[in-house]
Amino acid sequence: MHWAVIGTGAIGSLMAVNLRRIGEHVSIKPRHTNHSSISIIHNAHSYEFSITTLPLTQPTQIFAAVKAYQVEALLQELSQAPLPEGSSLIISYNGMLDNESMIMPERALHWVTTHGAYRHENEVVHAGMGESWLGWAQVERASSSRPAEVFSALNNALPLLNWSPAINQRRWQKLAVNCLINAFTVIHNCRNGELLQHHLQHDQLVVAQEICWLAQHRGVQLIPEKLVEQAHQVVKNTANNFSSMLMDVRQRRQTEIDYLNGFVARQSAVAGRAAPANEKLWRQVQAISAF
Ligand code: KPL
Repeated sequence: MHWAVIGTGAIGSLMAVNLRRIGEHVSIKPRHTNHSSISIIHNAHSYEFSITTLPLTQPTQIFAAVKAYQVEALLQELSQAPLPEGSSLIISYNGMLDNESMIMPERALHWVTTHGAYRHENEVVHAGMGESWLGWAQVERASSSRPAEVFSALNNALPLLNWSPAINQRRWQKLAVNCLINAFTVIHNCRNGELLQHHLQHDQLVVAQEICWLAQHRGVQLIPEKLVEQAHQVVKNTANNFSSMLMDVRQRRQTEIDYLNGFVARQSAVAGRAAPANEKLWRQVQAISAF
């Protein structure tokens, strides 16, 4: 199969290298480059990738690991020309978009992961083993069968992959964990593990209750105490890491707060209920990251 990896952040780079290692044909579509190829170092080995440009001319599996604020422009760009028959789009990003059910192509798949990776210059480090879930993005397709070849390649490249007809449930869980950790690491300007010293359980429970209300309103059942417990576990497992949001703030990049706590606050208001704890975190991070 031909793969085009979009997004050369940590996860995109890790997937590109791992697909190559299992013998897949992989090229990369970076956001900007003047070069004719890109090299990524992984485990002291350098991997060279050719550059893909759009429109695609042959059936291609697109693996896009991007920031939430890049999704709309990416989908717009991909919609300029029909994808060749046999292509698919696998997309992965933190958080949720207000209009995503309207803009997601019919055959798009969400990929959700707990693998941890970071990039340092052109090297990618697989910092924490996790697992991933793949499922159809459109709820109407949720129970359709899985695309066997794509599933198997992604599973071989970066195990363990689970097929998930309820990918939305996974996405809400991930959204919740990010909402319960990322903003707090920015506010306290600390590593994930240092959050444990700030006695945040009560504040996190209120944030989680608001998320659960919205999730339930959208047909997804989550339990606030369980989410806080999961976040606690993630904080312990990633104690030495800086969250992606704190890294964004430190490197003066746009954060994903609008798509995490901001999403919860806005969408709760649309559904007729305030979410003051998420709103507060949203505003605090916006204020800290207003450069
Ligand atoms: O996904 C993460 C992130 O930093 O965005 C967590 C789970 C908080 C781990 O750092």
